[in-house]
Amino acid sequence: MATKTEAKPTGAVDEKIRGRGKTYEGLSRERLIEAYRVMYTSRRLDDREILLKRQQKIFFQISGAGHEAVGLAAGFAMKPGYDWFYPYYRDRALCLALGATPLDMLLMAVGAASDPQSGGRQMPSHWSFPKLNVVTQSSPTGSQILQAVGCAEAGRYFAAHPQAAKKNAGDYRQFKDVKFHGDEVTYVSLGEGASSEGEFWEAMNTASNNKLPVVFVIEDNGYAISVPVEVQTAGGNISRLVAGFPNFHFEEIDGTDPVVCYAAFQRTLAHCRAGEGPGFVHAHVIRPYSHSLSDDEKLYRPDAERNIDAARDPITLMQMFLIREGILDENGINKLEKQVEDDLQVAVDQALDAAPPTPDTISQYIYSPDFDPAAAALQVEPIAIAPAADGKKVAPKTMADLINATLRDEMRRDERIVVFGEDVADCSRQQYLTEKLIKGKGGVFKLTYGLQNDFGCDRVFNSPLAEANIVGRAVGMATRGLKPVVEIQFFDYIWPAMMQLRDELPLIRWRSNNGFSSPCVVRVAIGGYLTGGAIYHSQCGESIFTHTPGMRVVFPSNALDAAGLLRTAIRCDDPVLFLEHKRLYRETFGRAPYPGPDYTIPFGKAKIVQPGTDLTVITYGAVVPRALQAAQKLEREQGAKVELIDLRCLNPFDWETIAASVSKTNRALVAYEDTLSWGYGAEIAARIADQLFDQLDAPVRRVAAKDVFVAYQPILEDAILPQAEDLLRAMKELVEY
Ligand SMILES: Cc1ncc(C[n+]2csc(CCOP(=O)(O)OP(=O)(O)O)c2C)c(N)n1
Repeated sequence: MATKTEAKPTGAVDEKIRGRGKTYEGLSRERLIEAYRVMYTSRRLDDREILLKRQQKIFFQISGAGHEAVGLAAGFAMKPGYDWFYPYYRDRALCLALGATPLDMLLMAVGAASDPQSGGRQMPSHWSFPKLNVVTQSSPTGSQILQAVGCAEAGRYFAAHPQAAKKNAGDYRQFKDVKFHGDEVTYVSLGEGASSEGEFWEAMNTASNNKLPVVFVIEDNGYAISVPVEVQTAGGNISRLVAGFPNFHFEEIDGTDPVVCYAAFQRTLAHCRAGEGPGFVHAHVIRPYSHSLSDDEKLYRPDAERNIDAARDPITLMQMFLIREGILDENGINKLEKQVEDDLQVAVDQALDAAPPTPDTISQYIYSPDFDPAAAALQVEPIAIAPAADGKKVAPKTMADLINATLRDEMRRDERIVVFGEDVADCSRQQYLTEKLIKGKGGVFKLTYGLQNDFGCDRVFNSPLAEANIVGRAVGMATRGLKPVVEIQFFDYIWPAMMQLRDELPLIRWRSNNGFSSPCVVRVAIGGYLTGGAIYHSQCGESIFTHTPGMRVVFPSNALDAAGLLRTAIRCDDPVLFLEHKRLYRETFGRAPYPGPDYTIPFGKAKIVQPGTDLTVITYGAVVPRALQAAQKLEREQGAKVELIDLRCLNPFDWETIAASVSKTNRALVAYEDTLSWGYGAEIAARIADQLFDQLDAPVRRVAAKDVFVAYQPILEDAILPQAEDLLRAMKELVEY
């Protein structure tokens, strides 16, 4: 235990007084007693929970044992409610030091309705304390790291754009309080095991490159469940591997010594607060208990090794330090510990008496309770377009044009919007633009063209080629109140971001019981019919996301719908996956004049493309023009009239319109571009069969892609994707049934 003296009393001073004034890396003796109280409380809370689990009064336990000193030190060095925190599950002592109480934690363990972290939705130790700026944590071990980077970026953005923090009635800003401080720092911690994950490296890269005020804390206890560090980390030491990242302040320390840790945090925070860049604190700690109560470490760690760890137990070391320094004697320690035990007993009793959540609350906060994106008020008429000066009609615009125009108008209206992704900027080397040496790119499909030029490179910028980086940072930014509108270049490459898209973005609100939310928009170019797009530029797969509660999914088929739905997506308070069909970007079908800067369309309202009486066809995206072509041919050839429904929005979707139509036509065909089996239309078909069975005069049919990926050679592509002839054939079969 470090004993460096900072105050230097003169020799004449009485020994007792000298002792009283002595500080330890800035920690007074009183503060060190408080430090021990927090560390001891943390350990005993783990022990109480372990007992409660054995008594089957709680359902899960994971301990912070052995990590108390480093957590305590970070909590003492940083400012709750001012700095931001993305803590690992072993950060019990950190949270206690920041101001969370043992009762808070026990309410998590019993899964009480009043559990402040999640209202009984998450396992204990998945910390979330909105007032302290401790942001809701999840179980995937590395998914917090990129979010912390986004959080730090948001703080920097608001400091540069303070006006953007203002509230605004009528959109998500009304419900999102923004707070920021120019010198705030974001804390994120992880185990050495989680440092093997790609998202860790993506986060280090961006924090370093952008000189972000993030402190990365590696709590290295040498094991990830049963896998030792030398298997995780090349050479066995993460500090050696990251040493080449520029702009960092690095510390590698004994994480069992709170004084050493506190000093390391002070140096690191000074670097971060001064805007010099991120910090990296590699703390060597111990894991005196098994990984969790489901693990028995004796199966893979011999006693000799465990005994070496035990000799470094931070609780014992701290007791010895307090006695050695004359800060507390044995009696004082006993008194403090007794007080902790008594207080814990009160908290345990209270937690065991706490009411559990009621089952009728399970659907609360999947989506925003404040802003309904399906509200009728969002149905707005397009503005009337005056003819051009020469009296000619203004040429209608493509879907690509209107998406670009909508982004531009929304960015003008809302300074919280930032746009980033791969290649979305006009030009990362801003001086080329400024000197007008180049025209600028603005996306591989040019959907974001000109936005950097208009709004600057802190609002429109390129990301690294790393999809998790894009979505993870967006989640962190949106949590703070920014509105990231990010782009995934091709749906086929969305998968590296899947952890963020499935386990994080749509879950932030629900899992924190409305403590946090991250309403951002993820625009994705999707779909085939490209003549040469092949396997990796043609995929659909929307059902994977409509299968994810908390995620709104939109899929427009024409320019006007794209403009209206994108605006609703940006203004709404939920995460939205906005799917843009590449083949429709510049299609002649569905062009329209710009409908104006306030044109919105409510989510979950289908469009009847053409009314009919003989068959209902339910579809969306690029199948809409193909189905229309087939329906027109059917009418010409057989006189049968198809009612063609374009869903436009897949979650929520418009069941009322489907039900009314099928009840009228008594026949239903569901058509979609994705592969047939388990595709989005399978759910629609099942619901029709289930709820409209009595209305049906024919089986519910589906037309979709063959169950194979899209091939390169156009003859194969045509055979794989649903064509107008396939639709016509199915329509004929159904009307003749
Ligand atoms: C992405 C992911 N993979 C696997 C798991 C299961 N898991 C939970 S904790 C853990 C080990 C984590 O080790 P480390 O990061 O070193 O932290 P420690 O538990 O040692 O503190 C594993 C594999 C998980 N939660 N998330």
